[in-house]
Parts: sequence; C-alpha cells; structure tokens
Amino acid sequence: MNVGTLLILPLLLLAMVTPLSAQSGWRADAALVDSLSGGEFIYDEEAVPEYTLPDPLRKSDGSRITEPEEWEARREEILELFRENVYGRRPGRPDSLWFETLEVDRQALDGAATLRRIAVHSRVEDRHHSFELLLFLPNGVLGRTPVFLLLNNRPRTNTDPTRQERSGFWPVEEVIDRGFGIAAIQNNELAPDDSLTYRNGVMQLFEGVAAGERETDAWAALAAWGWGASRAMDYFETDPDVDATRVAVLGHSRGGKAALWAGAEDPRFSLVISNESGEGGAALARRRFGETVKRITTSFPHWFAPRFAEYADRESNLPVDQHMLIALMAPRAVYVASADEDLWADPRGEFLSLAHASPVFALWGNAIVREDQMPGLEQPVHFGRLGYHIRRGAHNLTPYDWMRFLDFAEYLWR
Ligand code: GTR
Repeated sequence: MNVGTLLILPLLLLAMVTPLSAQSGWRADAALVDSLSGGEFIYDEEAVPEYTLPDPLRKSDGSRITEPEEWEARREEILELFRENVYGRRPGRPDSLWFETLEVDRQALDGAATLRRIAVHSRVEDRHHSFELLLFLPNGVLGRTPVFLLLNNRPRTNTDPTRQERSGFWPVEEVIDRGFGIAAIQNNELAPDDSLTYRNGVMQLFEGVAAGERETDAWAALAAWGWGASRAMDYFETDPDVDATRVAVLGHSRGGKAALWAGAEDPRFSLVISNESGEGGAALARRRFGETVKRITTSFPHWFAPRFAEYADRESNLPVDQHMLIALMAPRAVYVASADEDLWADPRGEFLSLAHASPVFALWGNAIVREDQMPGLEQPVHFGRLGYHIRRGAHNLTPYDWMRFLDFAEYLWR
C-alpha cells in the first residue's frame, strides 16, 4: 500500500460509517481497522470483493428444492462436497468401542454436581486408542439433563476437573448453576494440533503408522476432533442421566470450526455452537476478509483435507461456502458468536453465513434472516432456530458467550 492510500484510508472508513451503521447494528471499529489494514489482508468492508454464493437449495441437477422432504437428498450432496473439498472423509464408529469409568464424584462442587471422568476406548484390528471425556451433571435433577460439550483446543488447565484452576473458557460452576450439564474432550488426544504429529492420534487407529502421501480428501485434525465428539455422544446415549436428544457441541476458533463440522457429520447433536470460528468455520470464504484460504492452509495444513489448499486465492471456485456448512444443521439449531475486535475471524462474514443459511431453515417455517439484521454489540438475537451475538472485546470464549448459549438453549428447550 502506498502513502496516498494510507492517508486516504481513514477518510474512506469515515465515509463507510453512515451507510454501514444504517444497514446493521455493527461495523468494524475504524481505529482498529486502520491499525490492521497495512498488510496483505482485507480489514475493511469496502475492499471485500464482489461475490456470488452457491445456492444451498439448488441441487446439482439444477432444480431448486422447496419442500422439507427434499432436503435430505440435497444435504447429502452438500456434505459430500465439504468432505471432498474442505474437511476430508472421516471414518465411523470403530470395530469396538467401550467406556471405562475412571472416577465418579457425587459431591463435586460442594455437592452441587456429579463429576464423571470416562475413558473412551476404541479398537481397530490390533490397534487401540483412548481419550478422556469429562462430564459434570447437576445433582438433584429429576430426569435427564441436556449437556454442552466443549471441544477444548486450549491447554488442559482450562478444563480442570478438580476445579482448582477455574477458567472462563469452561465455566463449570455457572453452567451447573443454571441446571445444564457440561462436558469436555481434549482435541490433542484425538489429533495433536501440529502439522508434523497430527496423525499420531486417532488417525493411527484407522490407518496404522502414518506413511506417504495423503489422499486429496483424507481427513485431518478438524475432522478427527469432531470424530471424538461423536464418540462422546455414543457415551451420552448410554448414560441414563444425560438427555442425549439435547446435546450441544461447541468450540472456540479452531475448536469452533471442528464443532461445526462435527454437527454436520453427526445429526445427533441438536444444537451446534460456533464461537469466533472464522475462516474454515462460520465465516464466508468468498469475502476474503481477515484470514483467507491461502493463509489458513499455509499456517495450518493439518486442519483440512489436502484438496482445500487448491482454493487458495480461488475462493470463488469452491463448490460450497460456509453458509452451506451451517445449512447442513437444518432443521436442528445453530448459534454463531463473534467478537468485535476479532476481525481476523470476520464477524460480519460469520453473521452473513447464518443469514444465507436461513432459507434452508425456512423450509420448516423458520424466519429468513436478512443481511441487514446483524445486531449491535451485545444484543443477542434468536431468529427461530438460529441465534447470534457479537460481544465486545478480543478473540476468546468467555462466560458472557456461554451464558448467551444457555439463554438460547433455554429458549429452544424449555
Ligand atoms: C489462528 C487461526 C484461526 C483460529 C485461531 C485459534 O491462528 O488463524 O483460524 O483458528 O488461530 O484457533 O485461536
């Protein structure tokens, strides 16, 4: 960028203020945008290229579906496109799967909850894999309890079952207080988050010791983390205290991308929550705002099927965009959350995905979400089975976000 452009940028941003704020309750903060826009990445609405999104309701034969009964076949087409081009193909349940109770503490949180630590074991041929599932359920509840399952992409100290360390990333006490169960798995136990070692987890269970080139549609870390979520769901279905028909899967950032793909691959999750998942998650790739396909497949090649990297700088050639990932959840429920300083994740692109997924949910009578309905800061909205908020502050998963997810679940389920 030359000096002239740099000088003119703040003026351009000022000019943007009126039309954009009239259009939506939120716009990128001008000062922040100004400080970020010197590099190769797009941080201002004016620079977003024109794009046309693929229509989630138009089948590959060119016809357009209008009835809920037609969705399943179209959904299968979209799922295949995402497997082939973005996340890869993950295996199903292993030959043998069993659960071992490592600990039960009926007096956790001073008697307010029961803690279970479960080892989830899998065997394929002579290979074995296991990972741990943490679950707190409120005590004194009649009947089964809905559960929020976090795919933890942060260090294990964020999900400390002893509660000596408390983190807003997994606010057990607050969630139990509101009568919900809360669970977590550690992504690293399924696939280490590292491009050299990511195959040393559950991929080894299915493939043996990793060797050689990967297929263009091979599964990768995001799919492996989501596979773990499905095995956790297998456990929930066996636990008489859990309401397996009301399990929400959620994650933050890379964990949010994995949660969305987990919900797409496994329709048993009745609520799917993305917190600031950005590129490869809720944000529309064609906007090229903040992180891009090129950047993410260069920094994190181990998250996606190898084919995805071929769309670097060619986003408009993708047969899908991320609104179709959200649409795969229909007619279940989806909540998307953004943060105003997290421009790397493209808050507006995350909201627009939800809006452009809404015509699919409308097959069941859900409201259509319009582009101009993006709410202002900390004004959560529930559009039927779709929910959204944008929080003040930086890239993180906080108790504020959790409480809004619980509000949405109460509105859906109570
Ligand atoms: C970033 C990455 C994002 C997001 C984030 C995170 O470095 O570019 O896509 O996933 O990490 O997981 O916090």
